[in-house]
Amino acid sequence: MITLYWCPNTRASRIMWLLGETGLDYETKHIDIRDAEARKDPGFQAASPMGKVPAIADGDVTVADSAAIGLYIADRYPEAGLAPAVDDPARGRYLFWMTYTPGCIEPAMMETARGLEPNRASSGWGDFGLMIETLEKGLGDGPWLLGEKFSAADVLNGSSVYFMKQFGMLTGNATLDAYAERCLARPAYQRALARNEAT
Ligand SMILES: N[C@@H](CCC(=O)N[C@@H](CS)C(=O)NCC(=O)O)C(=O)O
Repeated sequence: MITLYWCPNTRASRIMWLLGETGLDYETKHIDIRDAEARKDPGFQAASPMGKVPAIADGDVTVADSAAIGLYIADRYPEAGLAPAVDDPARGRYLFWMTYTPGCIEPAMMETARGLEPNRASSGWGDFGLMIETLEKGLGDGPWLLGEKFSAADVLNGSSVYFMKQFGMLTGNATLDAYAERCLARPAYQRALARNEAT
């Protein structure tokens, strides 16, 4: 049984969404990240080297970080159909999008929110504008980042688009608004958000 170390209103909601898409049985362990005592939970400490949520334990395997967890779950449970196989030509594009959230979206969001000077050429994430343009282009005619095939990459990036909308960082972007709507229409995302609200 997979254990998800989770806290409401955090990035952990996307892993609840991801696990919901797989249909796998899992349990959640609520770690209040604002409570130093709660963070001492030995299972959580073993699973999360940085003491951050989300993290999971799956038998002897522990994985922390949304993208790492997404890669692990999609490959470990291929029957869920959330990743192209390693010999599928779509795999390269999938891997690019799996690292896009931690590698590009979140640094660009942070840079913008903090009012830091962007440097499109030197920063690995480009800048906020390039990050958004690339995502829009990547979606193309969609509906998903890999075309007709929904994948774990949509969980990572779809949840990031939703966060950007919630933080007021994305207004009047028809392509990404429509993408967020498609993601929000998925029952597993609805369940994860409802659980978030209820806690
Ligand atoms: N790169 C990580 C970031 C995880 C992260 O920063 N989680 C925040 C909540 S959204 C956290 O646990 N913060 C508590 C802390 O660092 O003290 C991921 O995507 O999973």
